[in-house]
Amino acid sequence: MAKKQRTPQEKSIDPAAQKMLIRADELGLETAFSRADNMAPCNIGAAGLCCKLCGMGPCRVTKDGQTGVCGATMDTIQARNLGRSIAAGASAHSDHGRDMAFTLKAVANDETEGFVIRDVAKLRNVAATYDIPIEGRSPKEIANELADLFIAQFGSQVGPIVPLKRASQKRQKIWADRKVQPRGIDREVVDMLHRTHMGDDQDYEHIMEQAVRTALADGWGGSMIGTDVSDILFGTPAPVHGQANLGVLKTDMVNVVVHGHEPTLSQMIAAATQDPEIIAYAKAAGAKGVNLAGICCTANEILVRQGVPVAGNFLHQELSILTGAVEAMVVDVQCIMQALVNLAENFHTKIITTSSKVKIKGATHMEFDERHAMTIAKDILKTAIDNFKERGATHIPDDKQDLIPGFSHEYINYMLGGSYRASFRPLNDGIISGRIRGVAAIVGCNNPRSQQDYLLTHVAEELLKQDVLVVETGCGAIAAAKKGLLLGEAGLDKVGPGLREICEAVGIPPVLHMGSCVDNSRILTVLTQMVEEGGLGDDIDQVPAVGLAPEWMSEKALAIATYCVASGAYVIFGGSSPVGGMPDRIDESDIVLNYLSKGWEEAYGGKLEFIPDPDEMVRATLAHIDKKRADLGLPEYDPTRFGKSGDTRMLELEKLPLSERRESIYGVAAD
Ligand code: SF4
Ligand code: MSK
Repeated sequence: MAKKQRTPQEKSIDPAAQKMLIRADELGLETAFSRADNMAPCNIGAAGLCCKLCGMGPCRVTKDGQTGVCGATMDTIQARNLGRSIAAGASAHSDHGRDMAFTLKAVANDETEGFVIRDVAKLRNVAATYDIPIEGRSPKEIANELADLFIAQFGSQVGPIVPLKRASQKRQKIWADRKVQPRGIDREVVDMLHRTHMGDDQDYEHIMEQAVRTALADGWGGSMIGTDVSDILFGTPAPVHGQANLGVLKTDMVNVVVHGHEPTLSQMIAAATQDPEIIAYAKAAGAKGVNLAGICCTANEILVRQGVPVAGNFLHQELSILTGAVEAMVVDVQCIMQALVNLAENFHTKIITTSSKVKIKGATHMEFDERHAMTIAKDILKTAIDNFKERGATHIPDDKQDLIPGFSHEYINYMLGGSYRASFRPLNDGIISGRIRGVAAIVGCNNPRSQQDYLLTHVAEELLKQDVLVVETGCGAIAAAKKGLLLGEAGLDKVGPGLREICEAVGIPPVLHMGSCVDNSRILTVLTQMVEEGGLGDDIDQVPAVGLAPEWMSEKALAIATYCVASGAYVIFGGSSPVGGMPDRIDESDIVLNYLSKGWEEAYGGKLEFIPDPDEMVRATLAHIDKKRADLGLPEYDPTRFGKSGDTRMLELEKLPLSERRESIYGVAAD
């Protein structure tokens, strides 16, 4: 029997989502929101206390002192489950990085159709970082050697993997002393799976040590490689105009929605939509052309580079189909709900799988092959165009928001200092002076068990009022975009006085969209460069910064949290903890949960905590930022000292008679 359902308003704060949820109810169709209401989570599994690693189980341990058939204790079972999740998350990101590295190799050897090296400057910079000779060599020669180096990191056996050298000296030493430097990206995942097989590692701290090694192989390895190669092949992001939410779908065009994570096919589809052959084909079918939009991180990849509109974040994948206006949803890897196929059967939408790793029963499979990238992209678009005639009634909500994404670490560096003196100095100085109280990275997914976008945007809005500069990636960034928080300087009336001064002076929005979830590696780079710039300590654990994933749901989020903590960051997750315990009553029996906070803080200076209440998240974030400020000897945060300069000041001055302006500016009366 169906359980009590939340109202559309309780399910999402997004008006477009609410409209589509009402539409789903009218049609009697399910979504992840209604399935979440119907499916109560299993408390034992949610706390990581169910072990099904061998045929003697599954064993559920719920009482103090209880063990599995083999004698495994609660803490061992929780650590093994968490370790395996982190390995799965790290695999997803890293395998993406591997595919990118192989694409770079293929481009360097002229084996692809349609791909080129777009950002030669980034190619040379990255290659030089790894001591690959660049002078007098062609981009393809450099790319070939860099691709080989990247590919070698996956199969390396002894390590440490070379991208670790991009961390601060102090951080590298911490990892070396604790012997958690990844030896090879694949090796760490295999090690994690081996040691959590029945009858292996049974010391939770030792299991968590391998979880750290595996996560570092993701953040500083696979993910960083993925980001670098994407920039080299498709361009390093810089600010660009975009739009977000279901209102980007169009009634008079063929709507193609790309969803997943990898940029290779979606970049080619974006190019193919502009091809005269495709435009003519669409016109012949009665449409004005092809309108490309994205969901999840594939959307972010093409948004931050080309400004391709975003139809929504994770929980919008089904809602976009409910509009009846999507001719094809083209998916690659990760975060793709199997429910799409059943839902699409009620409309004309074709679900097209494209990855050799992802097939869904009932979907159309058109496998991507970079050697024929443009041909396949055009075939996919023609399939979508052919489907246009099948379209029935459409219900596209008119909600959409403008946004300015594209803040790569290279662009942040440039925007703060210009071409000739690119520098993080103004950012560091802003923090040191107290204009910027600190930095928060708000990242991660939607989760239908919470109100869509509420936790993500509430936390962002409250921190902005407190002069905290916010950087975002993934579905969190799309939530902020839909709420109008990425609107350039238009939202500055909602931020604290000091942060507003900095945003006005530099010309940046107070929330910087940095890319997809793989691009959390950019946040590691920014924090490291802030440390190198000076004045904020000698490592990430001293910077007044916090990472938050208020609506997390994926195993990748757990891998990201772990590599950020091991890099020195305080990370706060909303929702429930995968290792049990309640935040308001963690006690000594919550051994693993305690270890992720206190144990990891002792070892790495960073910690992971699970805090469901958004106001408590904000309080904990500010407390941490203020503590780090005090530890650095920085002035106590005092918003009353700021807000009397920049554009605000100019507006006030304009209201004064000319004769009074000089006195107001210089404190000296006019002659
Ligand atoms: Fe049960 Fe131990 Fe087997 Fe896990 S490994 S299922 S706890 S017997
Ligand atoms: S897509 S991992 S729901 S951020 Fe990167 Fe969004 Fe989370 Fe997937």
